[in-house]
Amino acid sequence: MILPIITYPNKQLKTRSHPVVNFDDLLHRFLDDMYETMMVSNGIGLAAIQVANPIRALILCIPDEEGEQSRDNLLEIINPVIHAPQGNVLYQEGCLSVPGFYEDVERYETLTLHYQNRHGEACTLQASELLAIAIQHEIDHLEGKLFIEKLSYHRRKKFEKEYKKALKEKK
Ligand code: Y12
Ligand code: CO
Repeated sequence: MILPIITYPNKQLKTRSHPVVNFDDLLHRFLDDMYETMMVSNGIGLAAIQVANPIRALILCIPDEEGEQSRDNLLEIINPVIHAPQGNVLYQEGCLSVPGFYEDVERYETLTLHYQNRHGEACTLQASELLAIAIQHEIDHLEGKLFIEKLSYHRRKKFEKEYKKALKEKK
């Protein structure tokens, strides 16, 4: 089932999501719906709160060298915790909840992630490049933060002006 994606400035996006405790069929069906929703929206990452469910769950499907997104590369990440972040990198980010806007954001370059999979099993991964950046972007959603909050004062002002204009034109 395709779920509606909440977009900025909807206040629900500011919610701090709560830990997942039940790794049951309901969660599995929800993760499947998140995947379908992300793929039809041309996304590479989606956090549960973006589809109005305030749980600490996110999915990522990073394209391969050919730009293909394969379900084999799907990561379902529950209750994540970042360890040992290192380095800094600038990357132009976009977000399905802030359509049409892309901006450079600074993130850690590499990190270790501890999380649980859909069965509640403890997992660890080492992340670099786009995966590391997307993990940080999605974990920010779990804290109720959007990438636009990391922009400088002037860039944020410019964003608000452009975004408001785009919203008016859409009506
Ligand atoms: C780097 C890049 C992305 C992330 C987080 C995940 N973000 C996304 O998956 C954003 C996808 C996105 C897709 C859009 O749709 C199309 O391009 C067709 C889109 O739509 C418009 O801009 C109109 C916006 C965002 C973290 C780090
Ligand atoms: Co996002």
